[in-house]
Amino acid sequence: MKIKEFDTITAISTSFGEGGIGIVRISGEDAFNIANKIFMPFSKEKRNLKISDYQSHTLTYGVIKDNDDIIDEVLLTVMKAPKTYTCEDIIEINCHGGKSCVKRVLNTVLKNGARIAENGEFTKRAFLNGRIDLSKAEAVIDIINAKTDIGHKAAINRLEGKLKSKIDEYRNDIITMTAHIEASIDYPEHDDETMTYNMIEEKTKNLILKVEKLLKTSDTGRIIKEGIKTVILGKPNVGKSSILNILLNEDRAIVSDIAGTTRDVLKEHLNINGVALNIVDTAGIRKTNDEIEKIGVEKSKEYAKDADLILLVLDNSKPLDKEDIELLDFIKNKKFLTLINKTDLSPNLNVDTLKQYVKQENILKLSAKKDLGFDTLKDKIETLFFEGEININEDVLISNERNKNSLYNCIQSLKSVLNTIENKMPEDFISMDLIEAYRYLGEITGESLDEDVIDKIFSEFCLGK
Ligand SMILES: Nc1nc2c(ncn2[C@@H]2O[C@H](COP(=O)(O)OP(=O)(O)OP(=O)(O)O)[C@@H](O)[C@H]2O)c(=O)[nH]1
Ligand SMILES: [Mg+2]
Repeated sequence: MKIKEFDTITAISTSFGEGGIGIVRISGEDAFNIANKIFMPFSKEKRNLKISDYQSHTLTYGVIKDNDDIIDEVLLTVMKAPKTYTCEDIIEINCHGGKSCVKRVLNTVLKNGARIAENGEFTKRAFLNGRIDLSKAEAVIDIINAKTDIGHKAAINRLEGKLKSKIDEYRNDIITMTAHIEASIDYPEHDDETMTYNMIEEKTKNLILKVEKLLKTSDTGRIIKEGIKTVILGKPNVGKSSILNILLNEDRAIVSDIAGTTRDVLKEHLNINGVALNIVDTAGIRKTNDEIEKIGVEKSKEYAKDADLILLVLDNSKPLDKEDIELLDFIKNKKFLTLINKTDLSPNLNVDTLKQYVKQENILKLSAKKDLGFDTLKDKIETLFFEGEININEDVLISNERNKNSLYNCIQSLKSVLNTIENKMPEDFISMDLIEAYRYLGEITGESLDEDVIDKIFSEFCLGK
Protein backbone atom coordinates (compact mmCIF):
# COMPACT_ATOMS: atom_id res chain seq x y z
CA MET A 1 0.00 0.00 0.00
CA LYS A 2 1.40 3.37 -0.97
CA ILE A 3 0.76 5.83 1.83
CA LYS A 4 0.36 9.38 0.58
CA GLU A 5 1.96 12.24 2.44
CA PHE A 6 -0.30 14.76 4.05
CA ASP A 7 0.07 17.36 6.77
CA THR A 8 -0.96 16.55 10.32
CA ILE A 9 -4.58 17.11 11.26
CA THR A 10 -6.50 17.17 14.50
CA ALA A 11 -10.08 17.40 15.72
CA ILE A 12 -12.35 16.63 18.62
CA SER A 13 -13.80 13.24 17.70
CA THR A 14 -16.41 12.93 20.41
CA SER A 15 -19.58 14.99 20.47
CA PHE A 16 -19.02 18.45 21.81
CA GLY A 17 -20.70 18.90 25.17
CA GLU A 18 -20.53 17.60 28.70
CA GLY A 19 -19.53 13.95 29.00
CA GLY A 20 -17.26 11.63 30.92
CA ILE A 21 -14.61 11.46 28.23
CA GLY A 22 -13.67 13.60 25.24
CA ILE A 23 -11.28 12.45 22.55
CA VAL A 24 -8.90 14.64 20.57
CA ARG A 25 -7.51 12.78 17.60
CA ILE A 26 -4.30 13.59 15.72
CA SER A 27 -3.30 11.97 12.44
CA GLY A 28 -0.25 12.44 10.25
CA GLU A 29 3.51 12.42 10.08
CA ASP A 30 3.90 14.87 12.93
CA ALA A 31 1.42 13.24 15.33
CA PHE A 32 4.11 11.59 17.47
CA ASN A 33 6.31 14.71 17.55
CA ILE A 34 3.41 16.79 18.76
CA ALA A 35 2.63 14.20 21.43
CA ASN A 36 6.30 14.26 22.52
CA LYS A 37 5.99 17.99 23.14
CA ILE A 38 2.72 18.02 25.07
CA PHE A 39 2.44 14.67 26.84
CA MET A 40 4.22 13.62 30.01
CA PRO A 41 3.68 10.02 31.18
CA PHE A 42 3.45 9.22 34.89
CA SER A 43 5.59 6.13 34.45
CA LYS A 44 9.25 6.99 35.06
CA GLU A 45 10.51 4.39 32.56
CA LYS A 46 8.38 5.84 29.82
CA ARG A 47 9.64 9.37 30.46
CA ASN A 48 12.93 8.35 28.87
CA LEU A 49 11.21 7.10 25.74
CA LYS A 50 10.03 8.93 22.68
CA ILE A 51 6.43 8.32 21.65
CA SER A 52 7.71 6.52 18.56
CA ASP A 53 9.40 4.01 20.89
CA TYR A 54 6.09 3.17 22.60
CA GLN A 55 4.47 -0.06 21.54
CA SER A 56 1.74 0.47 18.96
CA HIS A 57 -1.90 0.26 19.96
CA THR A 58 -1.27 0.91 23.66
CA LEU A 59 -2.62 3.34 26.22
CA THR A 60 -0.41 5.40 28.51
CA TYR A 61 -1.49 7.36 31.56
CA GLY A 62 -0.10 10.88 31.97
CA VAL A 63 -0.79 14.59 31.58
CA ILE A 64 -1.15 17.06 28.74
CA LYS A 65 0.91 20.19 29.31
CA ASP A 66 0.97 23.57 27.66
CA ASN A 67 4.57 24.49 28.56
CA ASP A 68 4.44 24.20 32.38
CA ASP A 69 0.71 24.50 32.58
CA ILE A 70 -1.06 21.16 33.23
CA ILE A 71 -4.18 20.98 31.07
CA ASP A 72 -5.58 17.58 32.02
CA GLU A 73 -4.88 14.05 33.15
CA VAL A 74 -5.33 11.80 30.17
CA LEU A 75 -4.90 8.40 28.60
CA LEU A 76 -2.85 8.62 25.44
CA THR A 77 -3.43 6.08 22.66
CA VAL A 78 -0.54 5.49 20.29
CA MET A 79 -1.24 3.79 16.95
CA LYS A 80 1.51 3.42 14.41
CA ALA A 81 1.05 3.56 10.66
CA PRO A 82 -0.07 1.81 8.57
CA LYS A 83 -2.48 -0.28 10.67
CA THR A 84 -4.64 2.65 11.74
CA TYR A 85 -7.92 4.26 10.69
CA THR A 86 -6.17 6.69 8.33
CA CYS A 87 -3.12 4.47 7.60
CA GLU A 88 -1.04 7.25 9.21
CA ASP A 89 0.42 7.61 12.70
CA ILE A 90 -2.44 8.37 15.06
CA ILE A 91 -2.56 9.76 18.58
CA GLU A 92 -5.80 9.83 20.48
CA ILE A 93 -5.97 11.82 23.67
CA ASN A 94 -8.70 10.58 26.00
CA CYS A 95 -9.23 13.55 28.27
CA HIS A 96 -12.06 14.54 30.57
CA GLY A 97 -15.26 15.48 28.79
CA GLY A 98 -16.65 18.98 29.02
CA LYS A 99 -16.36 21.77 26.53
CA SER A 100 -13.57 23.75 28.09
CA CYS A 101 -11.26 20.83 28.86
CA VAL A 102 -11.45 19.19 25.41
CA LYS A 103 -11.09 22.55 23.74
CA ARG A 104 -7.96 23.42 25.71
CA VAL A 105 -6.39 20.08 24.81
CA LEU A 106 -7.27 20.72 21.16
CA ASN A 107 -5.77 24.21 21.28
CA THR A 108 -2.55 22.84 22.75
CA VAL A 109 -2.30 20.34 19.89
CA LEU A 110 -2.95 23.12 17.37
CA LYS A 111 -0.30 25.33 18.97
CA ASN A 112 2.23 22.56 18.53
CA GLY A 113 1.88 22.13 14.82
CA ALA A 114 -1.30 20.36 13.74
CA ARG A 115 -4.02 21.98 11.71
CA ILE A 116 -7.73 21.54 12.31
CA ALA A 117 -9.23 18.74 10.22
CA GLU A 118 -11.98 19.34 7.74
CA ASN A 119 -15.24 17.40 7.98
CA GLY A 120 -14.63 13.74 7.22
CA GLU A 121 -10.93 14.28 6.62
CA PHE A 122 -9.80 11.27 8.68
CA THR A 123 -12.04 8.97 6.65
CA LYS A 124 -10.99 10.70 3.44
CA ARG A 125 -7.38 9.81 4.24
CA ALA A 126 -8.39 6.19 4.82
CA PHE A 127 -9.91 6.30 1.33
CA LEU A 128 -7.05 8.16 -0.36
CA ASN A 129 -4.54 5.81 1.24
CA GLY A 130 -6.47 2.87 -0.19
CA ARG A 131 -7.61 1.25 3.05
CA ILE A 132 -11.30 1.57 2.24
CA ASP A 133 -13.25 2.21 -0.95
CA LEU A 134 -15.86 4.94 -1.29
CA SER A 135 -18.82 2.63 -0.60
CA LYS A 136 -17.26 1.77 2.76
CA ALA A 137 -16.45 5.42 3.50
CA GLU A 138 -20.06 6.35 2.82
CA ALA A 139 -21.16 3.49 5.08
CA VAL A 140 -19.23 5.16 7.92
CA ILE A 141 -21.27 8.35 7.58
CA ASP A 142 -24.47 6.29 7.41
CA ILE A 143 -23.56 4.41 10.57
CA ILE A 144 -23.05 7.70 12.40
CA ASN A 145 -26.31 9.12 11.07
CA ALA A 146 -28.41 5.94 11.44
CA LYS A 147 -31.69 6.70 13.13
CA THR A 148 -32.87 3.11 13.59
CA ASP A 149 -31.37 -0.32 14.25
CA ILE A 150 -32.26 -1.44 10.77
CA GLY A 151 -30.60 1.56 9.16
CA HIS A 152 -27.54 0.82 11.22
CA LYS A 153 -27.51 -2.82 10.09
CA ALA A 154 -27.78 -1.85 6.43
CA ALA A 155 -24.83 0.50 6.79
CA ILE A 156 -22.76 -2.14 8.59
CA ASN A 157 -23.36 -4.48 5.64
CA ARG A 158 -21.86 -1.89 3.35
CA LEU A 159 -18.95 -1.25 5.71
CA GLU A 160 -18.22 -4.98 5.57
CA GLY A 161 -17.74 -4.54 1.85
CA LYS A 162 -20.87 -6.26 0.56
CA LEU A 163 -21.64 -3.48 -1.90
CA LYS A 164 -18.04 -3.29 -3.04
CA SER A 165 -17.89 -7.02 -3.76
CA LYS A 166 -21.06 -6.81 -5.85
CA ILE A 167 -19.68 -3.91 -7.85
CA ASP A 168 -16.34 -5.70 -8.30
CA GLU A 169 -18.20 -8.74 -9.60
CA TYR A 170 -20.09 -6.67 -12.19
CA ARG A 171 -16.92 -4.90 -13.25
CA ASN A 172 -15.21 -8.26 -13.70
CA ASP A 173 -18.04 -9.38 -15.97
CA ILE A 174 -17.40 -6.32 -18.10
CA ILE A 175 -13.65 -6.92 -18.24
CA THR A 176 -14.25 -10.49 -19.45
CA MET A 177 -16.48 -9.21 -22.22
CA THR A 178 -14.08 -6.49 -23.26
CA ALA A 179 -11.22 -8.98 -23.37
CA HIS A 180 -13.23 -11.17 -25.71
CA ILE A 181 -13.97 -8.29 -28.03
CA GLU A 182 -10.37 -7.13 -28.08
CA ALA A 183 -9.26 -10.68 -28.90
CA SER A 184 -11.69 -10.95 -31.76
CA ILE A 185 -10.56 -7.58 -33.14
CA ASP A 186 -6.86 -8.45 -32.82
CA TYR A 187 -7.12 -12.04 -34.00
CA PRO A 188 -10.18 -12.22 -36.20
CA GLU A 189 -9.06 -15.54 -37.65
CA HIS A 190 -9.47 -17.20 -34.21
CA ASP A 191 -12.93 -16.05 -33.49
CA ASP A 192 -16.29 -16.44 -35.03
CA GLU A 193 -17.88 -12.98 -35.05
CA THR A 194 -21.44 -14.23 -34.59
CA MET A 195 -20.40 -16.22 -31.59
CA THR A 196 -18.77 -13.20 -29.99
CA TYR A 197 -21.86 -11.08 -30.60
CA ASN A 198 -24.16 -13.75 -29.15
CA MET A 199 -22.01 -14.22 -26.13
CA ILE A 200 -21.74 -10.48 -25.44
CA GLU A 201 -25.46 -10.06 -25.91
CA GLU A 202 -26.28 -12.78 -23.41
CA LYS A 203 -23.75 -11.58 -20.86
CA THR A 204 -24.91 -7.97 -21.20
CA LYS A 205 -28.54 -8.94 -20.70
CA ASN A 206 -27.60 -10.87 -17.57
CA LEU A 207 -25.61 -7.99 -16.24
CA ILE A 208 -28.45 -5.53 -16.89
CA LEU A 209 -30.74 -7.75 -14.81
CA LYS A 210 -28.25 -7.80 -11.95
CA VAL A 211 -27.66 -4.05 -11.97
CA GLU A 212 -31.40 -3.37 -12.23
CA LYS A 213 -32.00 -5.60 -9.21
CA LEU A 214 -29.47 -3.61 -7.23
CA LEU A 215 -30.95 -0.32 -8.40
CA LYS A 216 -34.39 -1.46 -7.26
CA THR A 217 -33.17 -1.67 -3.69
CA SER A 218 -32.68 2.09 -3.67
CA ASP A 219 -36.21 2.91 -2.49
CA THR A 220 -35.91 0.54 0.43
CA GLY A 221 -32.40 1.83 1.06
CA ARG A 222 -33.58 5.42 1.12
CA ILE A 223 -36.51 4.55 3.38
CA ILE A 224 -34.20 2.83 5.82
CA LYS A 225 -31.76 5.69 5.79
CA GLU A 226 -34.05 8.69 5.73
CA GLY A 227 -37.32 7.25 6.94
CA ILE A 228 -40.64 6.56 5.25
CA LYS A 229 -42.12 9.72 3.80
CA THR A 230 -45.49 9.58 5.50
CA VAL A 231 -48.24 12.11 4.90
CA ILE A 232 -51.36 12.51 7.02
CA LEU A 233 -54.10 13.57 4.66
CA GLY A 234 -57.80 14.27 4.98
CA LYS A 235 -60.54 16.87 5.06
CA PRO A 236 -60.38 19.62 7.66
CA ASN A 237 -61.27 18.78 11.25
CA VAL A 238 -61.11 14.99 10.92
CA GLY A 239 -58.34 14.85 13.56
CA LYS A 240 -55.11 14.73 11.54
CA SER A 241 -53.14 16.93 13.90
CA SER A 242 -54.53 15.07 16.92
CA ILE A 243 -53.26 11.81 15.40
CA LEU A 244 -49.82 13.29 14.79
CA ASN A 245 -49.64 14.46 18.40
CA ILE A 246 -50.44 10.99 19.71
CA LEU A 247 -47.88 9.34 17.43
CA LEU A 248 -45.26 11.84 18.60
CA ASN A 249 -46.40 11.60 22.19
CA GLU A 250 -46.42 15.38 22.53
CA ASP A 251 -48.65 18.34 21.75
CA ARG A 252 -46.74 19.33 18.67
CA ALA A 253 -49.50 20.47 16.31
CA ILE A 254 -52.27 22.90 17.17
CA VAL A 255 -55.60 21.13 17.48
CA SER A 256 -58.94 22.94 17.46
CA ASP A 257 -62.51 22.40 16.44
CA ILE A 258 -62.18 25.13 13.82
CA ALA A 259 -61.90 23.55 10.38
CA GLY A 260 -58.74 24.78 8.67
CA THR A 261 -56.59 24.97 11.79
CA THR A 262 -53.46 23.59 10.16
CA ARG A 263 -52.46 25.97 7.38
CA ASP A 264 -48.96 24.86 6.55
CA VAL A 265 -47.30 21.47 6.49
CA LEU A 266 -45.61 20.39 9.67
CA LYS A 267 -42.77 17.90 9.46
CA GLU A 268 -41.56 15.62 12.23
CA HIS A 269 -39.33 12.61 12.59
CA LEU A 270 -40.51 9.58 14.48
CA ASN A 271 -39.51 6.01 15.13
CA ILE A 272 -42.22 3.37 15.14
CA ASN A 273 -41.06 -0.08 16.27
CA GLY A 274 -37.71 0.45 14.54
CA VAL A 275 -39.13 2.00 11.38
CA ALA A 276 -38.12 5.61 10.86
CA LEU A 277 -40.91 7.86 9.66
CA ASN A 278 -40.65 11.38 8.31
CA ILE A 279 -44.19 12.33 9.02
CA VAL A 280 -45.98 15.36 7.64
CA ASP A 281 -49.21 16.82 9.00
CA THR A 282 -51.01 18.73 6.29
CA ALA A 283 -53.72 21.33 5.91
CA GLY A 284 -57.16 19.74 5.55
CA ILE A 285 -58.18 19.32 1.92
CA ARG A 286 -61.26 21.30 0.88
CA LYS A 287 -62.31 23.88 -1.66
CA THR A 288 -61.65 27.25 -0.12
CA ASN A 289 -61.56 30.91 -1.07
CA ASP A 290 -59.05 31.73 1.63
CA GLU A 291 -55.81 32.44 -0.27
CA ILE A 292 -53.51 31.19 2.49
CA GLU A 293 -55.50 28.03 3.06
CA LYS A 294 -55.49 27.42 -0.70
CA ILE A 295 -51.70 27.40 -0.71
CA GLY A 296 -51.78 24.97 2.20
CA VAL A 297 -54.17 22.66 0.37
CA GLU A 298 -51.95 22.68 -2.73
CA LYS A 299 -48.92 21.88 -0.61
CA SER A 300 -50.77 18.98 1.03
CA LYS A 301 -51.45 17.51 -2.40
CA GLU A 302 -47.84 17.95 -3.49
CA TYR A 303 -46.59 16.12 -0.42
CA ALA A 304 -49.13 13.35 -0.96
CA LYS A 305 -47.87 12.80 -4.51
CA ASP A 306 -44.33 12.32 -3.25
CA ALA A 307 -45.18 10.15 -0.23
CA ASP A 308 -44.12 6.55 0.43
CA LEU A 309 -47.14 6.11 2.66
CA ILE A 310 -50.33 8.11 3.11
CA LEU A 311 -52.47 7.98 6.21
CA LEU A 312 -55.89 9.05 4.98
CA VAL A 313 -58.02 10.19 7.90
CA LEU A 314 -61.83 10.03 7.85
CA ASP A 315 -64.33 11.15 10.46
CA ASN A 316 -66.44 8.30 11.88
CA SER A 317 -69.22 10.69 12.91
CA LYS A 318 -69.82 12.03 9.39
CA PRO A 319 -71.07 10.24 6.29
CA LEU A 320 -68.58 9.61 3.53
CA ASP A 321 -68.99 12.49 1.07
CA LYS A 322 -67.89 13.53 -2.39
CA GLU A 323 -64.71 15.17 -1.11
CA ASP A 324 -63.64 12.00 0.71
CA ILE A 325 -64.21 9.97 -2.47
CA GLU A 326 -62.20 12.50 -4.48
CA LEU A 327 -59.34 12.09 -2.03
CA LEU A 328 -59.54 8.30 -2.26
CA ASP A 329 -59.38 8.62 -6.00
CA PHE A 330 -56.46 11.06 -5.82
CA ILE A 331 -54.32 8.59 -3.84
CA LYS A 332 -55.52 5.33 -5.37
CA ASN A 333 -52.13 4.50 -6.88
CA LYS A 334 -50.20 5.19 -3.69
CA LYS A 335 -49.57 3.00 -0.69
CA PHE A 336 -52.06 4.17 1.92
CA LEU A 337 -53.91 3.25 5.08
CA THR A 338 -57.39 4.56 5.85
CA LEU A 339 -57.86 5.68 9.41
CA ILE A 340 -61.40 6.08 10.65
CA ASN A 341 -60.99 8.51 13.52
CA LYS A 342 -63.43 9.66 16.22
CA THR A 343 -64.78 6.15 16.85
CA ASP A 344 -65.75 7.39 20.31
CA LEU A 345 -68.61 9.25 18.59
CA SER A 346 -71.66 7.48 17.16
CA PRO A 347 -70.97 6.19 13.66
CA ASN A 348 -72.32 7.81 10.53
CA LEU A 349 -69.70 6.65 8.11
CA ASN A 350 -70.74 3.86 5.81
CA VAL A 351 -67.91 1.34 5.94
CA ASP A 352 -69.44 -0.78 3.18
CA THR A 353 -69.18 2.10 0.73
CA LEU A 354 -65.63 2.70 1.86
CA LYS A 355 -64.76 -0.94 1.15
CA GLN A 356 -65.46 -0.35 -2.51
CA TYR A 357 -62.33 1.80 -2.51
CA VAL A 358 -60.14 0.25 0.14
CA LYS A 359 -59.23 -3.27 1.19
CA GLN A 360 -60.64 -4.21 4.59
CA GLU A 361 -57.18 -4.97 5.99
CA ASN A 362 -56.07 -1.41 5.26
CA ILE A 363 -58.90 0.20 7.23
CA LEU A 364 -58.13 0.95 10.85
CA LYS A 365 -60.35 2.40 13.53
CA LEU A 366 -59.01 5.05 15.89
CA SER A 367 -59.97 7.53 18.49
CA ALA A 368 -57.39 10.24 18.95
CA LYS A 369 -59.46 11.66 21.77
CA LYS A 370 -59.44 8.39 23.74
CA ASP A 371 -56.04 7.23 22.45
CA LEU A 372 -57.49 4.02 21.02
CA GLY A 373 -56.26 1.91 18.11
CA PHE A 374 -52.76 3.35 17.91
CA ASP A 375 -50.92 0.14 18.79
CA THR A 376 -52.66 -1.60 15.90
CA LEU A 377 -51.74 1.30 13.61
CA LYS A 378 -48.07 1.08 14.63
CA ASP A 379 -48.01 -2.70 14.11
CA LYS A 380 -49.62 -2.23 10.71
CA ILE A 381 -47.01 0.29 9.60
CA GLU A 382 -44.26 -2.01 10.81
CA THR A 383 -45.57 -5.08 8.95
CA LEU A 384 -46.24 -3.05 5.80
CA PHE A 385 -42.59 -2.23 5.57
CA PHE A 386 -40.98 -5.39 6.84
CA GLU A 387 -42.96 -8.35 5.59
CA GLY A 388 -41.44 -9.34 2.31
CA GLU A 389 -40.71 -5.78 1.36
CA ILE A 390 -37.61 -5.09 3.30
CA ASN A 391 -35.10 -7.80 3.87
CA ILE A 392 -31.86 -6.21 4.67
CA ASN A 393 -30.03 -9.32 5.74
CA GLU A 394 -29.57 -10.90 2.40
CA ASP A 395 -29.40 -7.91 0.12
CA VAL A 396 -27.11 -4.98 -0.18
CA LEU A 397 -29.13 -1.80 -0.25
CA ILE A 398 -28.36 1.27 -2.27
CA SER A 399 -29.17 4.23 -0.12
CA ASN A 400 -27.81 7.32 -1.76
CA GLU A 401 -28.75 9.31 -4.81
CA ARG A 402 -25.20 9.33 -6.13
CA ASN A 403 -24.98 5.53 -6.26
CA LYS A 404 -28.44 5.37 -7.77
CA ASN A 405 -27.41 7.67 -10.62
CA SER A 406 -24.27 5.66 -11.32
CA LEU A 407 -26.25 2.42 -11.55
CA TYR A 408 -28.84 4.05 -13.78
CA ASN A 409 -26.14 5.39 -16.13
CA CYS A 410 -24.43 2.01 -16.16
CA ILE A 411 -27.69 0.37 -17.30
CA GLN A 412 -28.06 2.95 -20.08
CA SER A 413 -24.55 2.16 -21.36
CA LEU A 414 -25.27 -1.56 -21.26
CA LYS A 415 -28.50 -1.04 -23.17
CA SER A 416 -26.53 0.83 -25.75
CA VAL A 417 -24.34 -2.28 -26.14
CA LEU A 418 -27.46 -4.30 -26.99
CA ASN A 419 -28.45 -1.64 -29.47
CA THR A 420 -25.07 -1.81 -31.19
CA ILE A 421 -25.34 -5.58 -31.48
CA GLU A 422 -28.85 -5.39 -32.85
CA ASN A 423 -27.80 -2.90 -35.50
CA LYS A 424 -24.66 -4.91 -36.33
CA MET A 425 -22.46 -1.91 -35.70
CA PRO A 426 -18.68 -2.38 -35.34
CA GLU A 427 -17.28 -4.03 -32.21
CA ASP A 428 -15.42 -0.85 -31.26
CA PHE A 429 -18.74 0.72 -30.32
CA ILE A 430 -19.45 -2.14 -27.95
CA SER A 431 -16.11 -1.67 -26.25
CA MET A 432 -16.73 2.03 -25.81
CA ASP A 433 -20.07 1.47 -24.11
CA LEU A 434 -18.70 -1.29 -21.95
CA ILE A 435 -15.90 0.99 -20.79
CA GLU A 436 -18.51 3.64 -19.96
CA ALA A 437 -20.53 1.11 -17.95
CA TYR A 438 -17.35 0.03 -16.17
CA ARG A 439 -16.56 3.63 -15.30
CA TYR A 440 -20.04 4.31 -13.93
CA LEU A 441 -19.75 1.31 -11.62
CA GLY A 442 -16.35 2.57 -10.52
CA GLU A 443 -17.99 5.79 -9.32
CA ILE A 444 -19.65 3.80 -6.54
CA THR A 445 -16.40 2.46 -5.17
CA GLY A 446 -14.63 5.72 -5.94
CA GLU A 447 -12.22 4.31 -8.52
CA SER A 448 -13.44 6.60 -11.26
CA LEU A 449 -14.34 9.88 -9.64
CA ASP A 450 -13.01 13.39 -9.94
CA GLU A 451 -11.26 14.90 -6.98
CA ASP A 452 -13.84 17.65 -6.46
CA VAL A 453 -16.67 15.10 -6.29
CA ILE A 454 -14.70 13.19 -3.68
CA ASP A 455 -14.12 16.42 -1.73
CA LYS A 456 -17.83 17.13 -1.79
CA ILE A 457 -18.74 13.67 -0.54
CA PHE A 458 -16.42 13.91 2.44
CA SER A 459 -17.47 17.46 3.26
CA GLU A 460 -20.85 16.02 4.25
CA PHE A 461 -19.25 14.04 7.06
CA CYS A 462 -19.17 15.30 10.60
CA LEU A 463 -16.09 16.87 12.11
CA GLY A 464 -13.62 14.50 13.75
CA LYS A 465 -14.48 11.49 11.61
N1 LIG B 1 -64.57 13.13 19.68
C1 LIG B 1 -63.39 13.17 19.10
N2 LIG B 1 -62.87 14.35 18.72
C2 LIG B 1 -61.66 14.37 18.12
C3 LIG B 1 -60.93 13.18 17.88
N3 LIG B 1 -59.78 13.51 17.25
C4 LIG B 1 -59.79 14.86 17.12
N4 LIG B 1 -60.92 15.38 17.65
C5 LIG B 1 -61.31 16.78 17.69
O1 LIG B 1 -61.57 17.22 16.36
C6 LIG B 1 -61.20 18.59 16.21
C7 LIG B 1 -60.23 18.74 15.04
O2 LIG B 1 -59.02 18.09 15.36
P1 LIG B 1 -57.66 18.42 14.61
O3 LIG B 1 -56.68 17.41 15.07
O4 LIG B 1 -57.32 19.85 14.76
O5 LIG B 1 -58.13 18.14 13.14
P2 LIG B 1 -57.32 18.38 11.75
O6 LIG B 1 -57.72 17.29 10.85
O7 LIG B 1 -55.89 18.56 12.04
O8 LIG B 1 -57.96 19.72 11.26
P3 LIG B 1 -57.36 20.85 10.27
O9 LIG B 1 -56.00 21.18 10.74
O10 LIG B 1 -58.31 21.96 10.41
O11 LIG B 1 -57.37 20.27 8.90
C8 LIG B 1 -60.61 19.00 17.54
O12 LIG B 1 -61.60 19.66 18.28
C9 LIG B 1 -60.23 17.70 18.20
O13 LIG B 1 -60.24 17.76 19.60
C10 LIG B 1 -61.50 11.94 18.30
O14 LIG B 1 -60.96 10.85 18.14
N5 LIG B 1 -62.73 12.01 18.89
MG1 LIG C 1 -54.62 20.08 11.69
